Amino acid sequence: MSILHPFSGLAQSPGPESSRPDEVLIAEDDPISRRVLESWLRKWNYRVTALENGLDAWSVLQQQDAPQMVILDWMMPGLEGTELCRRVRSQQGGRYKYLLLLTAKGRKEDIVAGLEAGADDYLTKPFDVNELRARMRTGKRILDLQDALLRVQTELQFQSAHDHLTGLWNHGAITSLLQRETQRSSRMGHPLGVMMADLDHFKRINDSYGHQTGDAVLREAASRIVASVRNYDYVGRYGGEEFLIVLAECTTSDLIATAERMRVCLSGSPIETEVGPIPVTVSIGLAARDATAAVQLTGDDLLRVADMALYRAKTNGRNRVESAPEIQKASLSHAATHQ
Ligand code: GH3
Ligand code: MG
Ligand code: MG
Ligand code: MG
Repeated sequence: MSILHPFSGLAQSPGPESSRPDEVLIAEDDPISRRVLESWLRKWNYRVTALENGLDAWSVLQQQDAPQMVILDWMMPGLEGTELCRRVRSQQGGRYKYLLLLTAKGRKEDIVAGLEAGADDYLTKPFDVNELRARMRTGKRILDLQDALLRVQTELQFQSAHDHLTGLWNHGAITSLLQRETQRSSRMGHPLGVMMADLDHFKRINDSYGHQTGDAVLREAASRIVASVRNYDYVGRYGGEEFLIVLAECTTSDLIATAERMRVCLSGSPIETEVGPIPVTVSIGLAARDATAAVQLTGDDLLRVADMALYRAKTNGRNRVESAPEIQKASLSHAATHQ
């Protein structure tokens, strides 16, 4: 995982754990076949674990880092190869296993039964070495393909929840996180803080230096916002140059102190860009949720209160932190009459 801030999300996407297609598990009760298989596979640079019964193989296959290439004898004491195939296929999660069934049974119906039990392929005994090698290559291709698909899936999942310019949570994700944290706050009786932070006169930066420089300023502003909160707070890009920050278990006084730290962190030194240093300031609106009060604010109430507070910070001169206690009170009494 290469995420710097797993919750705040300033980062590249996490890759899936690396696969290990060069590791092979052999389950074969016949010592001679086992040794022959083992020596060929080692010769082809596979790392081999060779076991003599199905039960031992099953206990290895249940481990998280189990080999993904598996060669299973059909007839074994304890647990047969086909039953092992069924168990592996009914496992939830984990990486795909390529299962190659070894069988002395060469009849068509046996082979169909083996494949139906979940084997990817089979080899009849005595096996041909070139055929074994070709089957192993096929297995590796399947595992590599599976790996590539997983990587794409992980990347798509990351992209669907993150803003591509800043790496922060995107609008949809941060809004869901706010709803989730609001529910958690009610359940646990913990306070919750929300900030709406908007860069001041950002349009002027675009107008003076161009959109690309504006983008660079936005990226650095996002980093500074992330740097000024705890790494388990959630930072999202709510809109163009507007950020929504959700801070679990944050009291009102913590919220004010953090917002002030964020304001200073953004305006403390100009942002270095290719066209030179550009000073920025931010206005921040706050909303706090007291989960022990009789009437409680919803996620939407918190958004509305933080937005009104931000509006106040703008009209009061920008580069400042504001809350809107009377809006918060009005929201509470509205909530009370609708309970
Ligand atoms: P205020 O202090 O009232 O917030 O003024 P402002 O100029 O920051 O606000 P306004 O809403 O007038 O302008 C926001 C600007 O942000 C306009 C828009 O082009 C710019 N913007 C929004 N998204 C992006 C982006 O992804 N990249 C760049 N470079 N600019 C963006
Ligand atoms: Mg056997
Ligand atoms: Mg703005
Ligand atoms: Mg704005």
